[in-house]
Amino acid sequence: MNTQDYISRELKYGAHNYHPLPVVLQKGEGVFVWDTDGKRYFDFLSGYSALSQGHCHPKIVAALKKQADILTLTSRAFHCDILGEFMEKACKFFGYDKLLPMNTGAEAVETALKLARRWGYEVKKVPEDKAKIVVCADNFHGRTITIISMSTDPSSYGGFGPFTEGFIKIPYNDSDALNAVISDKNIVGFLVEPIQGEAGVAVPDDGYLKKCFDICKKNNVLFIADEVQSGIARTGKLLACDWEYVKPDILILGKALSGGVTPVSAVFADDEIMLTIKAGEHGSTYGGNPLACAVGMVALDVVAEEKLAENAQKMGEIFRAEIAKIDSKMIKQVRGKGLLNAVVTEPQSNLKAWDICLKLKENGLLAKPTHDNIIRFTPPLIITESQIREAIEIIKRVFLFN
Ligand code: IF1
Repeated sequence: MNTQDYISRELKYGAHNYHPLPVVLQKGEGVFVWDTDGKRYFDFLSGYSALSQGHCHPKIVAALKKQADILTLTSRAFHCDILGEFMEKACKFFGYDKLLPMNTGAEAVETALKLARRWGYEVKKVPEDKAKIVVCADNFHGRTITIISMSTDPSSYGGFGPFTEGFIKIPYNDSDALNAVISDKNIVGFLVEPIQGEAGVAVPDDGYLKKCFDICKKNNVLFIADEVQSGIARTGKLLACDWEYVKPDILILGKALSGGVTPVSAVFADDEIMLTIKAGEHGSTYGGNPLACAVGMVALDVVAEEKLAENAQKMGEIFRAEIAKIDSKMIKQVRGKGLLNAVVTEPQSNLKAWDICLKLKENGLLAKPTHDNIIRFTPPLIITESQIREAIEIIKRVFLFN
């Protein structure tokens, strides 16, 4: 089978809900992936930040294999020996009383919304069915009906109504806008991405998160951070909120919590919030399964042992400095934090972000466009200095010779 055969088969039998770059991957190791012709690429998407620890990290894969031979699923109808161990480790790692394990990021976001509403009714004493949650324009929190009800992007919500009620949408990076709505006593939470990924790596002004956090505190509103993409060392700190010494009341993690091996997500909160959900009121068949626990623990070990936050910080500085030096009319801006970066291209340039990504692919680097003129560059956090310099050379070549 050649590349086109693989692609045609996917198109024939799979829903057409994606438009991938025309590359068929077969193998991954560290920062690299290989296609079916054996060609090697730098992976600068890293499974949308899930592969922060790199492809097939030997320690994580070993933990998966070991647990796979012992016990893979109990469901939460029974206890299992490894669940408490994972929970204790993750709670201590991120500094919360408790966590609620789920699988995907979207499920964790849904869980956080339910927790905030429940806390609103039980603790804040909001009248029944009146709870509101403030969200930001251009957010991306996942694909469920409730989550797309929060979206301002027609390609996410268009044609999928009717939508879930109870959301107030305000502009991102605008704490005054939060201040303007917050006096509504039925508001229970403010949900925010510390850096907006899908919006094109939109980095808010310094102090934005802290200002919003303070507004929430003053008004008895929960500050809920969606760190599914920005969390777990991606931006050069364990959490992107750490940049402003903000500790979210509810923290949402996913993706890199498993190093890209199996879906693992979790919501963290202290007892006052977490204990408002009682037995039988929320859950998931696979949430907190033994395989996920085994993988999750080692995924966090790797983050600490390999100092991924420090490395992301250092490599990110090099990346942005070097890209900023490229003298190309096609580049408008490079922005980001740690290894969550994007290059904004000039809208008038004859190559769209998609075309540039095709050229990058030809030259051995995989990255994904968002919108017409933004390319995200989010390599695994294990990338070394020589590797990132080699990757930068590829990017330079594409921008200078096209
Ligand atoms: C897709 C983007 C990334 C997320 C945040 C929750 C979720 C995501 C901040 C849901 C998921 C993914 C999903 C992927 C595209 C992607 C993405 F480009 F859309 F924005 F990563 F940058 N919160 N993001 O970024 O997590 O349920 O997928 O596990 O195609 O939907 P999930």
